[in-house]
Amino acid sequence: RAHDAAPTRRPFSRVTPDDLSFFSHLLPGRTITDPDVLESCNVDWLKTVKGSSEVLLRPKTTEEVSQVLRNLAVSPQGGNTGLVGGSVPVFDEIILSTALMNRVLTFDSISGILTCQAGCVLESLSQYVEERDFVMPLDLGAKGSCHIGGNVSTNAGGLRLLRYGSLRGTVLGLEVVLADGRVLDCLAKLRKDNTGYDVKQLFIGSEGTLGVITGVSILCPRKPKSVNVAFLGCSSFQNLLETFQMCRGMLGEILSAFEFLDASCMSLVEKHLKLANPITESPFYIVIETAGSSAAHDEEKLHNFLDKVMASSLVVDGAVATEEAKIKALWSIRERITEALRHDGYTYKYDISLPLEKIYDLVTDMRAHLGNRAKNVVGYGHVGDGNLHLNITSPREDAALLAAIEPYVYEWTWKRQGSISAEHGLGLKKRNYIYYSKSQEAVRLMRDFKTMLDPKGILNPYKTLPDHVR
Ligand code: FAD
Ligand code: 2HG
Ligand code: ZN
Repeated sequence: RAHDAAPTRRPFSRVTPDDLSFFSHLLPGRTITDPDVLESCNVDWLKTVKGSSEVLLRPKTTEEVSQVLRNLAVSPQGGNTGLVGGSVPVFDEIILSTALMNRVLTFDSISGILTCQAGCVLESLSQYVEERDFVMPLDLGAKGSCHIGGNVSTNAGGLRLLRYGSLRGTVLGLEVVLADGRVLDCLAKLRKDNTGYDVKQLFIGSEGTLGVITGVSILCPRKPKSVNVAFLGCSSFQNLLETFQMCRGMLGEILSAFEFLDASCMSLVEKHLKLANPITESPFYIVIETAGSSAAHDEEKLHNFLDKVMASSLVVDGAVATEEAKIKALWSIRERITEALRHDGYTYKYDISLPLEKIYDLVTDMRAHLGNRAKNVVGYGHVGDGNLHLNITSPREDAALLAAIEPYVYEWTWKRQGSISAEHGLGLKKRNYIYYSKSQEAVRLMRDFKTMLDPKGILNPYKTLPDHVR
């Protein structure tokens, strides 16, 4: 079980009174040592990982971030909604928060290109661009808290990836402060730029280990004129997959999301969040969203599709919403599962990419494997992207249960050529499992990049890279 070994503190300098007076001078009122404020920044969203930092810095500008980075270890933090223990310090690393870096810099209403500081909250950006008839190319349940810099650093996927693709395509440029304080200006506002290596890609999904993202340039699509959501019930996962196949064929360019949850997820949102199931109970539920430019055209397509899947009994029951409030209510059943799970107990989370036809087998096999050792074993996720969220709850943290889950879950995934982290990253929790999904050569190259960009290892230490590179 060497994989789970807690890291040992590396010999970074401790923050001295001189450092503190330098920070207080640089960031007056924004150098925080109050233990009550530090408490919440030291703990992750799941409340499963806790650091012991004594300093929280809240810069407002890139220049201030640059002044902070030199010799002391830092843990960059956005909205602190990450699910792999990456966003909080492990020991006494300084917490470098982007909370006050929340300015929109430019917006081009012809191209839809937005540039902003890294600490803008995703939901605020959505509101900003929607007022200008555009939407953000990503959306996720944590939108009210997560920062765009955190999204880029984790390469967050979310609910719209099926339609608009990953941030690797929609992020056009980044501004990044490197470990030695140099500012890397790659904040391009161009859709096309083939002048050699695409340097920004290194920082997308690097979880704060290669640089601190301070600015983001991102391509926003036009706001769709018509949006519909259908909430459907299926009697088997096979039927759900066939519904997906038919859906892609019949809805084509207007399909903007295809998500699923199982009956256990539905029970949890009913029980813990008091949300109502809008249709008859089913083993599986689908959330389909269409987003297009003509209401009549979109509704006709959606209804043809619904007639067909109901007639063929692929779908047993369904509800459709076109009004904003009803759309929101249907979406919240899917978006709030993570929150319901947190109420259910200590949650073991797995975020797996798999070939589509095998995606739910992991949940079935895990249930059989664990028997009555777990409280709940649930599956949900982004079917359209081949991404399963397997979550296992327990009344409390349980070492024996964890030993039954891991490495079983990783071996299961590896045997089927899946990925052990589809969209949440590796952070602290998954770092030592990287070899289940990446070759030794690829991990060595990651280490080489890390050494080149951060020779002192001060950026988010103990995260993403395994403790021992083979
Ligand atoms: P944080 O949690 O603060 O940080 C995440 C990582 O990025 C850390 O390693 C941190 O050090 C680093 N980091 C943060 N900001 C910077 C920066 N400016 N420069 C360098 N490094 C930085 N993820 C998905 O992919 N899809 C989902 O659908 C999804 N839904 C979620 C729903 C809920 C309810 C929750 C709680 C989480 C969900 N997530 C999802 C997890 C996801 O990783 C985050 O929500 C989001 O992308 C993290 O943003 P953040 O600002 O909170 O980053
Ligand atoms: C989602 O898709 C998020 O809802 C969170 O990625 C998944 O909590 C999880 O396991
Ligand atoms: Zn997800």
